[in-house]
Amino acid sequence: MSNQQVTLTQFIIEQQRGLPDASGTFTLLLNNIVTACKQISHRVNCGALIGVLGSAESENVQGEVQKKLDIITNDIMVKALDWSGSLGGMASEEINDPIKIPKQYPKGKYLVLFDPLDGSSNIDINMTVGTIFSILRCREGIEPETEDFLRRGTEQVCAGFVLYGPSTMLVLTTGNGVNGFTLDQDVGEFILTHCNMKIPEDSSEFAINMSNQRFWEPPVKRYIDECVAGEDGPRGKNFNMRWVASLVAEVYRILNRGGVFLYPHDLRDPSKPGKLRLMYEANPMAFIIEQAGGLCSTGRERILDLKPNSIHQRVPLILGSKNEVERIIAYHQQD
Ligand code: FBP
Repeated sequence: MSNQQVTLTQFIIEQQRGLPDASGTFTLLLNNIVTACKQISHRVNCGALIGVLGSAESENVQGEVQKKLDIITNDIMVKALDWSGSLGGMASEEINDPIKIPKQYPKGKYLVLFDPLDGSSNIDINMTVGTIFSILRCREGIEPETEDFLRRGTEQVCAGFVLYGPSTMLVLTTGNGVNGFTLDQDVGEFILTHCNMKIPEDSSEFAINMSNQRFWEPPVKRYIDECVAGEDGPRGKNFNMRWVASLVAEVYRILNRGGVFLYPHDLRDPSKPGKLRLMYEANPMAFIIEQAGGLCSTGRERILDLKPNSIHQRVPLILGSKNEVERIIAYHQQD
């Protein structure tokens, strides 16, 4: 590590210096989230060597068969955060109700919602997975109820995700742009490597699970058909397609080279307007995408303006390069 390199801790402390009411609690909270992700990075990296691959033969609140690592990473997050005195409570993709802070620990002024292992269908095939988190303020001294978590994405004070891929990376926003940090495994420090990430407004790359095509609404069918039609079609240019089945990897690609990601409204089951969850997948990614100059919508509404109605609420998710998302929204308005 050269002495020019800026560590995450230094970066956050310098950002906090500008805030009159900064008490260090936020820096402590973020530091504990990062410590948990370093532990997760190690587990994911060791994989079969430590017997953590495969299913856990149990289901989470979403009715999904849990991977062993879904449970292990959830426990790592909870244990790294519950003692710190910075949290009033937590919520996780893997746990039905809000997670209370044990009585022996002081409560704090923040709430954290997280997806401990995003893209878990990829874990056994050694593909990129990640951890996604969203931080909200909490009224101090209260025992937060579910209602206290159901806040619009516009109220987030911080959002981030960690990628466990060829390198382990953290992507973060506190509302002043988006920055990327790479984990120096030798030193164990996240180093600032991607400053002020910006998404190109135009793109020729889309990501969608094509196997769901028969369940899409007409506006999405029209958009994808036009992309696939290429330069002979109404768009007059060729498009490329990607699908990693890992939201963190899709968003990181879009932050680096643009593109549009769609997990749209699905006519299969009206009770499930989409697959992805608002509170710990769509909202944190929307905050990051918008801070990097992109857009994030259901096709009809801005994700960050949605009033949540449950911790595990699912929503249609369309995000990425501004001009492509605007076109998809326009197709919904014309429908
Ligand atoms: P979880 O793994 O946290 O449940 O996340 C859902 C997810 O894996 C996203 O990361 C990804 O974008 C999507 O589901 C993939 O869906 P599909 O299996 O339909 O391709």
